[in-house]
This record gives sequence, structure tokens and C-alpha cells, in this order.
Amino acid sequence: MPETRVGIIGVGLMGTDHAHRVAQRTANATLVAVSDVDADRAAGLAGRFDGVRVISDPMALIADDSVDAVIIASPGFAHEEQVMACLQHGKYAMCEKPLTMDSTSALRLVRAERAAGHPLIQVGFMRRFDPEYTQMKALLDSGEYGRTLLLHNVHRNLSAPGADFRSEMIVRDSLVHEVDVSRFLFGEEIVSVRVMSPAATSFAPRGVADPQIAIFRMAGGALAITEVFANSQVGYEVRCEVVAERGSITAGLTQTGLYRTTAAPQPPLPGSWGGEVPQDYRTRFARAYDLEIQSWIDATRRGEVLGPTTWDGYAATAVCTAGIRSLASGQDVPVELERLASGGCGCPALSR
Ligand code: ISE
Repeated sequence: MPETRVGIIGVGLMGTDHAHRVAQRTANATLVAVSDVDADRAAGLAGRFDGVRVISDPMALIADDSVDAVIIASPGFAHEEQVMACLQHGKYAMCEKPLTMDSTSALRLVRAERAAGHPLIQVGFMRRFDPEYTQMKALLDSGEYGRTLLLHNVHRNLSAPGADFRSEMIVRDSLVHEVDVSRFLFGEEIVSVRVMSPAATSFAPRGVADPQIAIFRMAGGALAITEVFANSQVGYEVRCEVVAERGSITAGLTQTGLYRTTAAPQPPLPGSWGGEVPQDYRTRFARAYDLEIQSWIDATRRGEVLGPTTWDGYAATAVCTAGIRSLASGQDVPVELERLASGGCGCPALSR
């Protein structure tokens, strides 16, 4: 079987990272085309590889006969139209989160995929592919830890990607990962959400609620608590601790790469120990992204979608839509999920 020919839409930080991944370390895949609103950026990236074309119109890239499968790494507001086009052309796609900007548009995609009768879309919740999160899920599912009671998540970024990264974006673009982690680990939907904001850091733009604390109530009654902090100034820190009846499991403790030194640069104490904090998600989750894209290619070649589905993308978006309302009101907000009959696109409500 020939290699799967991949086109990438949006070659900012994540799309560029995926381009290198597909071109250099994904088996059975070839990067053939890229598209970006910034034509120079697309051309500069394409020039780094042999045989990669720039197709400036993303719709033309999706329709192109030389493209078998598409990675959508454009901004969230462009996703609905681009995912819809992939469905219309019968192309497999890996769409970065958030699936869309609100639950109504995400539901349109779930319905369109089901109407097409065949699952085609995976959503880019890469934490599900991180070896520690995978192991945590397997341990919880083994039953040996008893019922899961609580989840504590920490999600810190060095600094927000831009001044337009407002309070709602922190929910929709950052917290959405822990929404998916909570659904994935518990294997349940989130029924209500409260998002609170302590006094904001002076490093956030005026009026931006940063950090935030989110509390999700799971369908079975458990709670998941997340600190999400866009401008922590330190680096990219993502940890998850799950508390069950017979023990706890933690992912993301940075215990590798520790140094002991008499000359630690910061703080300048003689004799200290520590380690490096990754500066962003591309480093912290490098392995998870590799496994995610390889798994997506492998599944695509078998004619399947194995990772997070449009339903997962829709459910996460619905929680974020409720979370944004809660941020404004300070109240618990129920999550409204459409009751769809299972089947149709063949995706279970909760995948993997
Ligand atoms: C970014 O878009 C990501 O998806 C990262 O994983 C997340 O940590 C970050 O906060 C988002 O801005």
C-alpha cells in the first residue's frame, strides 16, 4: 500500500511541528502540501522539504487528488468550514482542538459526520496519547484502584500566545484539554462546570482572568479540579493527579533531567538541585504528538478513526461554552449535551 499523502492547513507553531513530524518521523506517511494565510510562511516551510507544494486555498488543498489525509492546525474559528469540507470530500482529518468555537457549530459537525455514515475525523487531544496518561487510564480501568473520586489538574503556560488571548480563550483553548482528560479518565460526561478567577496576575493583560480554577462535576458525582494559568512566567507545566478509593496516580512529575550543581544559574545559590521546565507544549508533549500522529496515520490506513472523535470534540466544546458562562456569572452552569442515538458514524460516545 502506498504511503498516505498528508496536507497540513495552518503552519503556525503546531502545524509546523506536525510538518516535521509527518515528513521526518511518521511511518507510512509523506508530507505533500501545506497551506497558510501567510503565504511566505507556507513557502518557507515547504522549501525545507522535497516535493511539498504550497496550496494557498485550504479548500483546494482538501479537494486536491494528491492529498489523502489532512491535518487541520488553523485557528479554531476556521475549523468548522474545513472539517465540513473534509467530510464532503471523504478525507480523513486530524483537527486540532478546539473542534469549533461553540457547541452549536460542533454539533453540526457531529451530525454531518453521522449523515456521511463513516467516521473520518479525529480531534487533537494529545494528552490521551501521552504514555503517563495512557498508563493512568489503564490502571484506573483495571479496577484495582477502586472508584475514582477526584482529579487534580495543573495546566500552566509560560505566557499567553498574544494580547488577544482573553479570559474566554483560556477556557476554550487551554482548559479544553483538561475537559477532555476528565472525560477520558472517568469515562463519563461532565454535567456541570464552575469557573472561578482569583485576583489576576499582573502579567495578564488588563481585564483578563488569569489564572482560573475550574470545577467539573462528573456524571457519576466525582469532581475534577483544574488550575489553568496562561501567564505563569516559569514554563509549561502540566500535571494530573487522580485520587481513587485505593490509591492515587500522578502524571507529569518532572523527575527526569534533574541536575545537582554548585553553579545553578537561577537562583544563584551555591550548591542546589533542580531541572529544566519545558518552555511549551511541543517539548512537554513531543512523545504524545508523535504517538498521536502515528496512530492517526495507522488507523486511517485501516479505514478507521481510533482517537478522540467529533463527539469528544463536541462534548468538550459544550463544557467550555458552559464554562465561559460560568466565568461571567460565578455560578455552576449545567452542561447541555444533545442526546444522540449511538451509532450512525460508528463512533461510541466516549472513544478509546
Ligand atoms: C495551545 O493552543 C495548546 O493547545 C496547548 O496545549 C495549551 O497548553 C495552550 O494553553 C494552548 O494555548
